[in-house]
Amino acid sequence: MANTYRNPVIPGFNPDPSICHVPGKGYFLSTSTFEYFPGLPVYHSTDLVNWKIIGHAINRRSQGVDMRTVETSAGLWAPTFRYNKGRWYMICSCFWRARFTPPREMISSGFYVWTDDIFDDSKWSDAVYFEDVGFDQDLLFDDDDRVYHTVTRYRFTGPVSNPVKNLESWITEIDLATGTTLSPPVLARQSPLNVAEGCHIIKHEGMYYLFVAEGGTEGGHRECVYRAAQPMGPYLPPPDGVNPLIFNHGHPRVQNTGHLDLVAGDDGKWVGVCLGVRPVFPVRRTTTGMGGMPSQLGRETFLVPVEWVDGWPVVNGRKDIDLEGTADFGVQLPVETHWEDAFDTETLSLGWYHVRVPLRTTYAVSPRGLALRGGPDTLDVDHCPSLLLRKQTAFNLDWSTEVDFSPKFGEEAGTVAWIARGAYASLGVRGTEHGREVVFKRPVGDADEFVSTSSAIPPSGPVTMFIRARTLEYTFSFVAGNGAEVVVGSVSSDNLSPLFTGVHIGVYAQGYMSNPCLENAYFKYCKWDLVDA
Ligand code: 6LW
Repeated sequence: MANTYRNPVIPGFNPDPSICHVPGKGYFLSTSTFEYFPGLPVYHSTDLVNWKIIGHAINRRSQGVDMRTVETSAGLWAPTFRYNKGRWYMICSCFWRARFTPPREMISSGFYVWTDDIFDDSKWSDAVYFEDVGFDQDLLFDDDDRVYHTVTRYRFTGPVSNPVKNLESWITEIDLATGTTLSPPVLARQSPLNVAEGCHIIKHEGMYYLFVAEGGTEGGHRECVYRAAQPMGPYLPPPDGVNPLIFNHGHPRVQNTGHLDLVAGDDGKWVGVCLGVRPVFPVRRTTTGMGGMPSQLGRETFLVPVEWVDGWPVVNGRKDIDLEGTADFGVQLPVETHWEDAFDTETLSLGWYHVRVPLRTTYAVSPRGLALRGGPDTLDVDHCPSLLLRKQTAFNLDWSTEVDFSPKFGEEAGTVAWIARGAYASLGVRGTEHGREVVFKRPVGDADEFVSTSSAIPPSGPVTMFIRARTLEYTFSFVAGNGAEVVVGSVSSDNLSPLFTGVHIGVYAQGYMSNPCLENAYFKYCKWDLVDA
């Protein structure tokens, strides 16, 4: 029976979704996490429309994926999630540098991790590295046990005097156990749009299908399919009218759709997941000047029905993807309008993220709530500040937290709406010469330009902090002691503009002049209520 369901099915910063299905166990999905840790979430669903996070494939430093100093918007890009013969594989690449900052070099690696027990995070293996570098890594496990690896990378084509920068995808056969390349690379796809990335090869009824995201992840993003009789191609185009499979160009509610992955379920029915953006602004400025996403929530995960007609896939009945879909999936639960963490669990609950991989654990769940110890890294360095973040999943929500902190001079702890160093707005309790103040800091204009204002507060006692996120702006306020609520200011969502990621909201603590705080900041709770959900 066809039901209607809300899209995105996984809201907030969740780009480049990849999906696998395990008979009797349901569907498993992962998305890119870039510089955030733990990395590569595992979402689980039995009905495709209700998803729950159950863990992360990259969850300890000893796995050998070094994200300690990755650039903003580098890190873990575009996983492929596969299940083969009782084992789950998470295939990904880690960028240390992705050309966003001078000297604009690209340094990446490709790897996979595996597990036989998806419900226990500690069972994910260490990384097995591929020889082939690049990004948007895919593995095809063929029926004869041979394994094919697809990867995207840059190449300059055309005359030397007038080179054209192409993002192309290449296939090799590899030895799975060691990641070693066994065959020369074969070009899988070069697009006249100069970008052919996010490839997945799927075998269906004896034929190999290459799914390719073309046109770049912005407004020209689309998904195309090609077919071959052999895993390494040649991949030939479909009859007219099949491509693009998805292209929401200029749609008022959902744009940038592409980066499709698809799978057959228990009932043999096919389903696809792709990224899409709910646009707020037609064009976004970014702190890196790279042309960012038109929404502060970044790229989200959308679900689409897939059918096969005359040997070719038809996605979403060839209709544009919208905020509501109709398909033969399960019944979707209503949106949870209230979320709260009272930090009364034994360990920190799932869904909190660090920036990069902390060298030391700077938090603990304590009887006074979340104990956060400010380290020497402030929010203004590309390293590992004491910062715990939640993905913002709706445009309009009221966030609050209560912080108890007795800072020494210059030390600070509070709440933050975060994109990156140089693009965040914070409200913190800071130590002064005579006591404490609340300082509000917001970005203006280009990267690393901020303005701050401060307000006097009593020398001790908890401070309740509020962020009211609305589609166009975020408003910050606080209540200290018996005082009234003080609204300190707001920041335009245009100034919290992601390049590849999306806004997180969270809590932080930071030392002063490269010294750590000697006292913890205590956060009694964090919570939000969606507004007009
Ligand atoms: C992803 C690639 C892309 O790896 O963005 O432009 C990258 N498209 O497919 C990061 O999400």
